[in-house]
Amino acid sequence: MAYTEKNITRIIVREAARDWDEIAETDVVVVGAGPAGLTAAYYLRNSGLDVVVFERRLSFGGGIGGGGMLFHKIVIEEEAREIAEEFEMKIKEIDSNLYAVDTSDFLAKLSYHAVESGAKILLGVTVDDVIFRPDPLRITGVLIQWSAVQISGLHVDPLMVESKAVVDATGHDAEVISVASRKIPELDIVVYGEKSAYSEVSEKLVVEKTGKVAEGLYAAGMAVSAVHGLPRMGPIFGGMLLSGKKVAEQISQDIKG
Ligand code: 48F
Repeated sequence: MAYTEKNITRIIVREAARDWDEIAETDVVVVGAGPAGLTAAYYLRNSGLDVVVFERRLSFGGGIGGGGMLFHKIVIEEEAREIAEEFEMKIKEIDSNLYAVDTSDFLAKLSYHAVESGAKILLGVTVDDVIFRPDPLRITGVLIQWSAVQISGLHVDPLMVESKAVVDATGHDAEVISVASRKIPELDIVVYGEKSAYSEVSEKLVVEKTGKVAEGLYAAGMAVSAVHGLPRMGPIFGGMLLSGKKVAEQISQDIKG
């Protein structure tokens, strides 16, 4: 095939359309390609589920790249070492409990493994609402819009994707759960907003509280802190990996039994 302009266009449009045909109905939608979302996507795929990650920005990683106040290191704790090793991260042992990782290494390895697992990661797509059904009350998918359209302020109706589970991995604002709690009061979800920092406690609680907030709707990563009013932890990232893994295990159990 000649690499003419028309063929380049056709390849892109046809291949994208083929993917979108499948994406319209998927097992799990993960919202946000930060550390929690990427980890969840990897483990969900490994359990045999189809996964689509929608990420508002045109890049991976959420808060990873910013490290700690733009210093290019983040910290993980012993509990998350096994996951970091599974992702082939170069972790430097500081003592038997804490490890340092370069932000670029953490970001690249996590993204690589999520993509390699077969998760579809679509950049530049914002989730701005959910689909619900009553009797029994449940979340059955999301509404999506090009981030560029949202930023432009144009009134364009979104598209919709149906799924068996939706993971809010949108970080500090828990955007998906917040919209569901506002628009579907019957869900009885209160989003408390995160508290000030208490790293050691919040690293544990964020994992403990990870999971289902309503039928079909789950929280992972900092979204968990926002929903449950937990303290923040700053640039220690082990809890994000552990939370992503835990939500994947719970969804896999709920869907596959
Ligand atoms: O913020 P983010 O990194 O969330 P996380 O995975 O990790 C938190 C840490 O980075 C850090 C921390 C822990 O040590 O305190 O802050 O919980 O990643 C969230 C991603 O979701 C995208 C956003 O652009 C980011 O990449 N996102 C947020 N809202 C939406 C969204 C939305 N409505 N639709 C699509 N993507």
